[in-house]
Amino acid sequence: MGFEEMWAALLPIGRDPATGGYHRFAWTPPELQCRAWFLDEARRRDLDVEHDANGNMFAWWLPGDGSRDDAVLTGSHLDSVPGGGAFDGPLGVVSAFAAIDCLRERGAGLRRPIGVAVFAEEEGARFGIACLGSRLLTGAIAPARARALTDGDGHTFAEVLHNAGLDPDAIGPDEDLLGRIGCFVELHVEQGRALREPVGVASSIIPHGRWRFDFRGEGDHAGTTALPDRRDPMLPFAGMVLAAREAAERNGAVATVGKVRVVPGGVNAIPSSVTAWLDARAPEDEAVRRTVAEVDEAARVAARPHRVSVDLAEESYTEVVDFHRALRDRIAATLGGPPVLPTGAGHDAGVLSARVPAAMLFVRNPTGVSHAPAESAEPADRLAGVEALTAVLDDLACG
Ligand code: HGY
Ligand code: MN
Ligand code: MN
Repeated sequence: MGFEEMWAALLPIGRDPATGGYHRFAWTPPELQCRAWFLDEARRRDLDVEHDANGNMFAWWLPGDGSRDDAVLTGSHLDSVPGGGAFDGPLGVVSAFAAIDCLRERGAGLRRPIGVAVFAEEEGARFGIACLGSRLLTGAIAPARARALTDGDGHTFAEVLHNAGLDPDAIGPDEDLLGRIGCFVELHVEQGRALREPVGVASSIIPHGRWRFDFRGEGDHAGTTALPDRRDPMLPFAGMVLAAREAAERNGAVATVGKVRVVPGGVNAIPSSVTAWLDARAPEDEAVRRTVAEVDEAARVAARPHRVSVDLAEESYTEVVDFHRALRDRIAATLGGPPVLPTGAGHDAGVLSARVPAAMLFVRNPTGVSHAPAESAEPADRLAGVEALTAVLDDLACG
């Protein structure tokens, strides 16, 4: 199956016909369908499939001597944010299979294994921690903490892994697998408007993190509770959202509150609690920290007159990632000097870069929109991405 056929096969899975957005949350039916698609494509190419203990999948093209060492790994993820676009993740996986097909059609002589990875729960849309699969693989999150993570229905990651046939007690860093990876090159749709050419190379990922705010007040009747008697957590929550925007502007950061949970969530009930998540990012670590601290302070000031408590928890934080310079330069040379640009989006390549040389290729996104249905990449640019990835894999693993 060529690129467009693979793309067409994936396209309808988990897509909301009303909005065009995707709902492919880790180990839910649409994502399981995507996993099945991946295994089919791997089998179709006689690739050697490996499942690690963390729910990540790998399909290996091994050289004639069967060596598994010093592999060139590519691939990405198949899960999505709620209402996400079609390209974030899948473009990297489909392009990886298409690049292997190109190399085989050219009769390329494989010197090192080439692997196609699908990392689990990259968006953190179900269990709240982005890049959960690659963080577990690299030891960036404690297995006990991961096991206890819960989804919106209260299912723990451990339960979900068990139901998927995995052993929750086996999750964690995999030194054997990491030891076999010589480098990781992830192709990804660009999430922004900076790339003016079909393909670019990533220089860095800016610092970013997620914080949970818990506002606790007192549930009561919307109609019979006088204003002075209320302890309404919705009010300091509202203050916090507005403060996030102001703090971001002050600190040259970006801050987003995209997810909020109101309990009990009745039209005619004053909430007893409001939980909201802050996503904050900035070119410098200090600016992120300052932004979050200012939002926290503003939330507490806003809560006081309403006798509402505020608890803040850092759920994940990723320091700046400067991709491996020699690998990045070698890829840029292979591609004839493409644009090199930073990104404000987190990626498995960023997590892997703590343990193996990692790099990223970006494919132009004419809308610049991501994490929304308008995310896009033109057919010609998708093919340019495959050609670029093919050239990079050829240089790194063949000849
Ligand atoms: O949130 C991010 O930056 C990435 O898309 N997971
Ligand atoms: Mn994403
Ligand atoms: Mn992604």
